[in-house]
Amino acid sequence: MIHKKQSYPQIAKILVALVVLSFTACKSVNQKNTMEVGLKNVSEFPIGTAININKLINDQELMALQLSNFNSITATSDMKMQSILPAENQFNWKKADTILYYAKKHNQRLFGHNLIWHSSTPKWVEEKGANDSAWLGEFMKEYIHKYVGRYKGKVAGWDVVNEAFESAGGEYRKTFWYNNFGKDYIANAFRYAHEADPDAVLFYNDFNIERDTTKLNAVLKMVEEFKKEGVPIHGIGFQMHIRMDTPDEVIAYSLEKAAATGLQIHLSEVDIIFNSHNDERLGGIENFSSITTEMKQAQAEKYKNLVLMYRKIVPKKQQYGITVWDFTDRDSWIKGFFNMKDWPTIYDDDLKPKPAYYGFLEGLKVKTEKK
Ligand code: 9MR
Repeated sequence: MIHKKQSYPQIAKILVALVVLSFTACKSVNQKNTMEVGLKNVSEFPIGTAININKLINDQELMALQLSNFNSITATSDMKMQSILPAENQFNWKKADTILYYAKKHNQRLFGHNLIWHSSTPKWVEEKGANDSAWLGEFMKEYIHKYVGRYKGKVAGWDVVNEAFESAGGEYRKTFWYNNFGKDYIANAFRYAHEADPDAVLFYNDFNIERDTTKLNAVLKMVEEFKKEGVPIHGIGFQMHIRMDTPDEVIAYSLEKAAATGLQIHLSEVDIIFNSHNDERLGGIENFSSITTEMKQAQAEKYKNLVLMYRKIVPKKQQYGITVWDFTDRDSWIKGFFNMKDWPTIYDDDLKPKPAYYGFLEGLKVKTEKK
């Protein structure tokens, strides 16, 4: 993870002070005083979770929690290219249709994740496209037209391109797509998605932009270019996979800068970990192998502060929502991906609400000045 030392403008510090002031009135997170009412019921903006649809519909306890807390849903992986088109001409809509059915039935917003992501480009596309950029360009256009067109008016918004910048710093990621088209593939993906569904809210989504200012600036530069050129981009997704030591003032500064674009801001994949890693698969650094009461309480405060910063800093009309990436420690991707223990979410391994849950809830409930 990248933590750059730099001085943040005074305004960010003032802003953080304001946020802090606004919740000094309320005591530290106290679950005994907080009724479990369901996050969505106390929120002014959608509260989402990413989830595996088969796991969800086959687990009554999980489903009950999902239904009581969330009014927006994202597929963790079932709507990625690898799942939708695993082999040439073999579209597999089943899971996307199932999640759409679930979302409609329970009156939840369906958010599409994602259209173009280097990490989920099927092998057959890479092989066929390797020596045939003309085919690849056409393929991308047809794929997006067909996919977004199929769910026109049903999927509310899309992560059109995911993680097009290097993990750290401001360079475009040298992906298969970039190597074929340079950065133009990004703008094209947005154009195609907009052609297929002019009402869908279109996002660029990435990680580390809440803490790595060089990376954030590169993304914002791209956004400005898009706006000048009339490329239809409507939102910025902060994945927000953060750590306990990611400074709140840096997060506040980043949200403020991104919100200044006037675009929708989505906290799209929130989780908060104690351990660290190098951003790579199996790259976990396990400093903590068990969790104490104090750690749980500190995580609750971190969740509360994050929600409050979003509410205070992002103007209401730009609040697309907060989405957590899986909502139980049992199901979180962190342990498997980084090969380390951790406790990233708001429910524990036994599906019991953690202090983090009550922190999130309080963050939603505390009165703030309207923006
Ligand atoms: O949580 C997802 C995990 O189950 C998948 O195996 C993985 C690969 O498709 O993707 C994970 O989700 C990622 C998301 O799509 C993009 N940002 C990072 C997420 C965590 O790796």
